[in-house]
Amino acid sequence: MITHATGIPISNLAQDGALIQIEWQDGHRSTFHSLWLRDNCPMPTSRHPNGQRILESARIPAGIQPQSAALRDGQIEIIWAPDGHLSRYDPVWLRAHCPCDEHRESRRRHPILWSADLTGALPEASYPRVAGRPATLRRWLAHIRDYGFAILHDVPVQSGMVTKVVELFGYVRETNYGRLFDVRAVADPTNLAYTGLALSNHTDNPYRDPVPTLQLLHCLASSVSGGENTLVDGFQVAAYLRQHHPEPFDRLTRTPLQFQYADMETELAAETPMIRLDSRGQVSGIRVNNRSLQPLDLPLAEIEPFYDAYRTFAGLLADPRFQVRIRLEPGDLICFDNERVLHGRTGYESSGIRHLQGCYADRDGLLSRLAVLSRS
Ligand code: NM2
Ligand code: OGA
Ligand code: ZN
Repeated sequence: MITHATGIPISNLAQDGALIQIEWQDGHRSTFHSLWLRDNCPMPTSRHPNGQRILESARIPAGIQPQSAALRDGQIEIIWAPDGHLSRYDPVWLRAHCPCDEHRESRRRHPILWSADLTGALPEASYPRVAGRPATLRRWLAHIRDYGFAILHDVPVQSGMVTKVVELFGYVRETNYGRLFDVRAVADPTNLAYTGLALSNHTDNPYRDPVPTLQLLHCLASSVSGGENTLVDGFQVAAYLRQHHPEPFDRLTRTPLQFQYADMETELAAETPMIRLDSRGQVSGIRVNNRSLQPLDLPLAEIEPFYDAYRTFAGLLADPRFQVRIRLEPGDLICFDNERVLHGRTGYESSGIRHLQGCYADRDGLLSRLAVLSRS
């Protein structure tokens, strides 16, 4: 969010019915509505000192207008009709909440979309520094927010470190796989992750609602040939699909799919499209996991167009020009946004040892920690 830490002086203040117009000394004009201003009154009868609103917004009378609006001691003072309530606003705060299109757009979060060429400049850091220096932790967390993933090197090669890393910024999301899980080839695997098979780029646990929003994988051993990881920016690929293949894109945003996982103790199921849009129509989440996609429950006429769309999307997700390839060595850890960045691995032989430990966590907790670390 853009906040204007240094105040921009006001050169003119005017009222036009329910609208308050401010002209700033840099020439920008902001227009605020009386309903919005009354609702955001910062005075103690409207807001608790903890920042939470006491005023009931829905009880503000329709048609509310200022009785007077003036600049006094560098603050904007409004007396409201008819009750005479006094509101005082800090111009710095008002400027930071300017409702013009440009300022509203600048307050949105903008992910940095990436492709294969990120390989030379991967977002990475070293564990001892991230654990010891708040400013380094803040940078590492900001990488995960902006790129959807970041790498950590020099993590002690010890069991359980993956949850210690989560504890630097939030809480472990425990699941049916445990607080943490071991990814290695075992006899009678309950999940393809626990084999040496290649895994095409996917997101984890699409059969859960809510889905775990962060995943971490920590490498404890990798003496095998193969078993390299791939990462793909699902938002980048979805943007490409939207631009070049609008019909398949649209279909993947509105076709409900069933995902499921079952073993002896568990039976999880969720319904979701592969590409989720938010209330602004922006791509906000990807769920792709071929292993756990259930038989399509669609009218006959939708079967062929769905497979056409899926083939196109999956083809792009597997395309090397979108992929970053990483060989994790013992002590390396990757943390990624499980609703944005897809991960995969090449197959490996059972002759050596490959052992990753993984766990899940929540993105909102990470963003909270980052916001607190970013307070000036
Ligand atoms: N593991 C690694 O979501 C999935 O089913 C992928 C998850 C087993 C926890 C694998
Ligand atoms: C997983 C997974 C990748 C790997 O555990 O979810 O995708 O590198 N593992 O083994
Ligand atoms: Zn996975």
